[in-house]
Amino acid sequence: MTPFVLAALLAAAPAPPPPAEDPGPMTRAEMEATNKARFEEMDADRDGFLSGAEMAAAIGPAKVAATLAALDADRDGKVSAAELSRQMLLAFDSADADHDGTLTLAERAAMRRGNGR
Ligand SMILES: [Ca+2]
Ligand SMILES: [Ca+2]
Repeated sequence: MTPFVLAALLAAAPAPPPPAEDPGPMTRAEMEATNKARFEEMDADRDGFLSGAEMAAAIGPAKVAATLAALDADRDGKVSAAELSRQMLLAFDSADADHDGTLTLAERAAMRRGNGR
């Protein structure tokens, strides 16, 4: 498990404007929806896999090898939606310090710092 890589993927998403107030905890369902949208954004040719080139375009070539090492469970050189989703949910659960099924702002911040547990 490499939270750093997942944090890099999340950080590569266009930064939303700072919320005026705490939007409240993020649920697993919300995180899955975010992941799915992010995956579709990165999957430029819409074949259902993130190729090395697609990841390079999204997060920079330097991070591709580490991202593949972290996410590409079947080692086919591409990341499927299922592979991304599984790892993101593992990251979610490891960041969910109080195991209530939601991530508070503080828990999400810890996950982005890469020490979410
Ligand atoms: Ca693709
Ligand atoms: Ca794969």
